[in-house]
Amino acid sequence: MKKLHSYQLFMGFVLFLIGCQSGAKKEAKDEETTLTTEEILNESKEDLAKRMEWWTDAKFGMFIHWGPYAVPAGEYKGETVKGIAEWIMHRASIPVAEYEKYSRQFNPEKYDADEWVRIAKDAGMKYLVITSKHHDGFSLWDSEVSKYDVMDFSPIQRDLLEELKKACDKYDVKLCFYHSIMDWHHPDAQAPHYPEYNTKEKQNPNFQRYVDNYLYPQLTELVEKYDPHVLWFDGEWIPEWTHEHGVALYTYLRKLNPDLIINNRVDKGRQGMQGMNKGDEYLGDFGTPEQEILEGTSEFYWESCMTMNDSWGYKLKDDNWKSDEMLIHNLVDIVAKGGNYLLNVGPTAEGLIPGPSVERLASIGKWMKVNQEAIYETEIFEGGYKQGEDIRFTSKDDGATLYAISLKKPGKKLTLEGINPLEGSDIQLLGSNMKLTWSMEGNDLAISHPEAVSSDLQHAWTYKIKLAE
Ligand code: FHN
Repeated sequence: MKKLHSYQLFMGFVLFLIGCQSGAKKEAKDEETTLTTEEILNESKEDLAKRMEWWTDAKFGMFIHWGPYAVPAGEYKGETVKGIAEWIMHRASIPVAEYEKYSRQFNPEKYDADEWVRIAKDAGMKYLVITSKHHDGFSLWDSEVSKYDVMDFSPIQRDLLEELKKACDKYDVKLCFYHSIMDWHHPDAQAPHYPEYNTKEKQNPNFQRYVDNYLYPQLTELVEKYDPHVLWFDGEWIPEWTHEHGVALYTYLRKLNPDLIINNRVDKGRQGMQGMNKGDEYLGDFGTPEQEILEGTSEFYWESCMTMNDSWGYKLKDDNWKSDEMLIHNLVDIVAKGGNYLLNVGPTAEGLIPGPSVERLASIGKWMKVNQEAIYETEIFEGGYKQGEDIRFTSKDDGATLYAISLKKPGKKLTLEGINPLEGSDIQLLGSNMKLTWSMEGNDLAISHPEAVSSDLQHAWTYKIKLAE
């Protein structure tokens, strides 16, 4: 062991004292902020609402599915593998050792976190959820717990999540992490999880060792190193993962960071793709409808996650892109029903968000620049979230301000049933200086346009109305 000189010994002692002090401070801080299990499991509606406030105000986020699966991009042995590209390891029954070749090739040299976050922000997205680890088990950050990560396994040798955190902090976009409970790479976790195997005998006997020695330590380093605002769990459907696991993990994480928001896939309550919990004994701060939108409103928090084409991970031959208009209509419909919209991009192995995604996000951003006040920080309209199939309502100022959003281009007259504006108030079409006139026809509001609505306004048209008390 190297001989230390007296100066170095003195500095070492000073640093030791500082370390003890900060450790004591950390202890003290922990005592002040750590919640008890009782407090966590019996959180009041008011405290939950306070914790969820930024999230419910935000309405719109970016989902990012990215990892070694972007290398094959849905292609294997000259064939296009059916289904979502991030499942290629399972769908094509690729053995771990062979799949690792993709991880060895994962080298996104064109990755520019600043550009990604700017694209999200310009689209009007207030938060982004990136796959820290998907089912394939590959970690997108420099994990002390694993060698199967960007620093120790792939040629990129960059902490991709650290770079994203810096960009999110710069643009005030909230960084959030997706994390898969199911892990096809870790030897203690990757039991065969599918119907043909779904029997007690086939479950991995060492799954708890994976939970204790890998899953928890990785989640702890994610929370402590990157301070994510949301942990978005997935892969909870495997038989090894139990309700008891979900409760323990939820409480552990909330003790680590009391402000953390955690989705309902941490536990076992989710009812399939419909995404909401089947009972209130199951934990999770919000429901997670997937590729679908709730039929109506819900008393629980919820967020619809959707792809822009048909795959979460980048898929070379998937050109089935939803139109910008459909994506905007989804956003309007979801927000009117009181939900959040988590819209996915699947970046390429080079680190680029696909062009069709960038184009759609730019179009959504153009619409949001005009109409964002009808989206952010709005509430469900007490008079009902819609009229027919083509009009949605959102509300603000404790119901005093109504936004009527028409999903069809209005003609000379727009009739809103049962809407009673404040006498003498003006009604405004957002993005237009047109002087609208209005009158009551029985209980219905008739809004007249002196001229045709400008073609500059596209996809959905928002009327801002001051309501009578
Ligand atoms: O299996 C995953 C899938 O790859 C993707 O991550 C979606 C996104 O929510 N979740 C699971 C399917 O329900």
